[in-house]
Amino acid sequence: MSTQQALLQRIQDRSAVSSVIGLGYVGLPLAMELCEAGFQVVGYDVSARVCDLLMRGESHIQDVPAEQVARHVRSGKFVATTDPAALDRADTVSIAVPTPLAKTRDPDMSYVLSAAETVSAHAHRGMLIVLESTTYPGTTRELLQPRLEARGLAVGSDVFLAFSPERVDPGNPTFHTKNTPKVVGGITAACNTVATAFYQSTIDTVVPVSSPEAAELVKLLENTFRSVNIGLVNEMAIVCDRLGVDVWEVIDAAATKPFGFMKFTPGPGIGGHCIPLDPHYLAWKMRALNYKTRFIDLASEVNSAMPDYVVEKVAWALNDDRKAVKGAKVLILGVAYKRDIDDMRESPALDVMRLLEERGAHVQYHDPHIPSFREDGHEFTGVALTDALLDAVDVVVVVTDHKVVDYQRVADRAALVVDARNVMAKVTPGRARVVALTSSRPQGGSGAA
Ligand code: SAJ
Repeated sequence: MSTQQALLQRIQDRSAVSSVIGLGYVGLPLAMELCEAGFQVVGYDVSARVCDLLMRGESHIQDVPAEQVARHVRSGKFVATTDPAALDRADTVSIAVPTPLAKTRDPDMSYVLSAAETVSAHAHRGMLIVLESTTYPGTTRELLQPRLEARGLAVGSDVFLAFSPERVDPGNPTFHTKNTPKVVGGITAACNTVATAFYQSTIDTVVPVSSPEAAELVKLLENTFRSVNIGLVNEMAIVCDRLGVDVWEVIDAAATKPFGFMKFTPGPGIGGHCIPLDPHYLAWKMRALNYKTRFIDLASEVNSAMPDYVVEKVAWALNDDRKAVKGAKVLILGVAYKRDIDDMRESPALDVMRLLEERGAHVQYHDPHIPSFREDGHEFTGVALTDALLDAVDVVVVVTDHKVVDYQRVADRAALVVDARNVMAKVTPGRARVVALTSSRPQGGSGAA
């Protein structure tokens, strides 16, 4: 029996030991699904804190119930460890480590390189290695394959190597690891066969493609598509503002087209660990090939200028009340990078707050999901949303529109609201004068302080 056939057999009869490197919002859900599929799972993470809490049957990932972790730890199916030697007994390795951008906006591949070193040090014949971290096309072939071959392991016969992009959308009530189709691209046909069989054991739909580069590009296309379309509607918001048209009305009406249109909405910029970062991996790779990815660069330019645009709106709105930004009491409503989550990564609210403070405003924030956060070594603590606070501030800026906030109360109590999410259009006009991100239908009462 060939190495490939033996591994396929172990996957088929679940005698294979699966391992996941990186037990975060991608790796831990995958590890749990592998347990549910019947595999013995070794979770490897460099954080002893994470491994310890998992071994206590707790979960640090909102989409993974502690009960599920506890059940698989108790049964012995799942173990979390900081000891890379545990990989010696693994038949499959899925790498789900961060791929952030450096301050220079260049890819920070340090986590992937570290994982590649760890895997190659413990690789053996009959192992499947799959990289899941979002990265530039060529990473799997250029960074992982040579390290395995340096160990004398032939890729495609001794070991099997593929890329399979993660598609985890934290907090998504409908789509999770098991029911989100999984794209897989192997270095060789045998790699594809093994990687496809592995994921088919656990995930409902597997989509093989012809190479790791194709699989790497699939993820980058998905998220560049979002970045470009968000940039388009953000520019449309500025266009409508200049023309005195309500962009939200235009988008809602365009969205009635039953085909050939997909609704995106303008906002204060883009945050998160995917959309602001992933397209830059492709732009970086193409610069090295002397090609300028104009759509990616333009979308990034438009999206990253939106916090400035919001702050300009605030300045003009205060000016209309004969007030300066300098010394103004500003309340930011919602600082998470998108509604109804507690994640601050790359949040445009951080830019809006910084820009206002640079102009001398006194900035506070209220976010029911984020009582406090650290940024650049500073600790920020949110304030409670009280009538007294709404009466006292010069302007409320809606940056992230968490559903749980009472916007009618804001409309009734605040003097001035700058609304970057069009949430105030959904409540009855009250005391507040409302300035939308773009021109909007006349709203709001006197607004007099
Ligand atoms: N945003 C807008 N207008 C929009 C959509 C988003 O301004 O029309 C902003 C959001 O406020 C946020 C940023 O863009 O600041 C990113 O939003 P997102 O909806 O793309 O959410 P993410 O960053 O959580 O993206 C993830 C991605 N998932 C993966 O990479 C596996 C993305 O591919 C998903 O499509 C997205 O979730 C989703 O659909 O929820």
